[in-house]
Amino acid sequence: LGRPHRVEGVVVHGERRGRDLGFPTANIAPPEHAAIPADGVYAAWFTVLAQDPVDGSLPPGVAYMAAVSVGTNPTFSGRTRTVEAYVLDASPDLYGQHVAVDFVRRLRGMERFDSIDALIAQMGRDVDDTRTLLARANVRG
Ligand code: FMN
Repeated sequence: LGRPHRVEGVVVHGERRGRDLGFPTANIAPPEHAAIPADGVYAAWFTVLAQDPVDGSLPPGVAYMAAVSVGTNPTFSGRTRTVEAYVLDASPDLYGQHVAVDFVRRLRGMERFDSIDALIAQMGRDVDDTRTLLARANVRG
């Protein structure tokens, strides 16, 4: 594909585990027919699509770096497939917001970790990889 694949949706409440892990995520509910990339972790650009700014959210139309997880959260034996974005460099309240995720690069597959600490360590590396990748010139959303 010549440009990143975009998934849009409204941010809904997840299991609220992300906050305890140190990586709070925006859980995105895409429309029924949306084409979701294969399970895995991705570097992506994250944009709020609102017309007007919302207090505590992100400025509409500004692309933020995000590390995005697609999958069932096997470490927690989850069953529901979710699209979750950890937005870098901001800790916005995004509930109810209409957002877009532009998938730039797949970083790795979804894994079931033996410990929460191992998952947290890997998420830290995912964030570092996302920043390195997206900071390069010509990697736009
Ligand atoms: N969950 C897994 O079970 N395995 C993974 O490999 C995995 N990688 C992730 C990578 C990133 C960058 C992010 C943001 C999440 C990842 N997750 C992974 C999902 C976390 O398990 C999930 O964000 C956490 O359980 C919080 O869920 P909640 O938002 O429903 O509270």
